[in-house]
Amino acid sequence: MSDTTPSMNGAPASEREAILAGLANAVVKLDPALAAEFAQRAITTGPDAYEAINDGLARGMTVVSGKFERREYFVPELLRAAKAMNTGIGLLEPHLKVDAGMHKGTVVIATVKGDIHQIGKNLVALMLRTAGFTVHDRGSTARSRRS
Ligand code: B12
Repeated sequence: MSDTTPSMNGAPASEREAILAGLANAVVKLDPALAAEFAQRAITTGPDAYEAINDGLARGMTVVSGKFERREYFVPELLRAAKAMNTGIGLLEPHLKVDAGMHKGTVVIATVKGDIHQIGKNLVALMLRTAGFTVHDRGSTARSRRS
C-alpha cells in the first residue's frame, strides 16, 4: 500500500497509522494532553473511534504492561498511563458507532471488591454497549457474593 492509499475510514493509510501510533505513544509517554490531541485528530480524520481505542490507546497500554513487568515503570507511571488512556477514551466514546439494531441482551459487569483494575472492564462494557447490549456496570467495588 502506498503512503497515500486511502484507508477504509477516509484518511490516508500513513495518516491513520500515525494517529494510531500517536495514541499508543501518548499512553506510553504517560501524557493525557497528547492522548487528547491524537483522539481529536482521529475524530476529525479517522481511524474510527473503535479502532482508535483498540489499536491505538489499548496497544499503548500493552507496552506499558511490558514496562511494568520489566520494572521500568512502577505504580505511579501506571496511574498516569491510565489517566492518558481514560482521557482518550472519554473523547472517543461519543463517536463509537452504536449498533441500533435488535436488543441483544443484558449484561452485568463489575470488578470484584478489592481489585481496582477497571480499564479492561470499562472497555468491555463500552464494546458491549456499542454492540447493542444493555450493560449494568457495578463499578469496581462489587462484592463477590451477597452478605
Ligand atoms: C494499569 C494497571 C494498573 C492500574 C489500574 C488503573 C485502573 N483504574 O484500572 C493501577 C496502577 C491502579 C494498578 C494497580 C495495581 N496493580 Co496493576 N496493572 C495494570 C496493567 C499494567 C495494565 C492493566 C490494563 O488496564 N490493561 C489494559 C486493558 C485494556 O487490558 P486488560 O485489563 O487485559 O483487559 C482486556 C482483557 O483482559 C479483557 N477483559 C478484561 N475484563 C474483562 C471482563 C469481561 C467480562 C470480559 C469478557 C473480558 C475482559 O478485555 C479487555 C480488553 O481487551 C496490568 C499489566 C497486565 N499485564 O495486564 C497490571 C496488573 C493487572 N496489575 C497487577 C498488580 C499486582 C497491581 C497492584 C497489586 C500493584 C501494587 N503493588 O500495588 C495494584 C492493585 C491494587 C488493587 N487493590 O487492585 C498485576 C496483577 C497480578 C495478578 N494476576 O494478580 C498485573 C498483571 C501486573 C503484573 N504482571 O504484576 N494496576
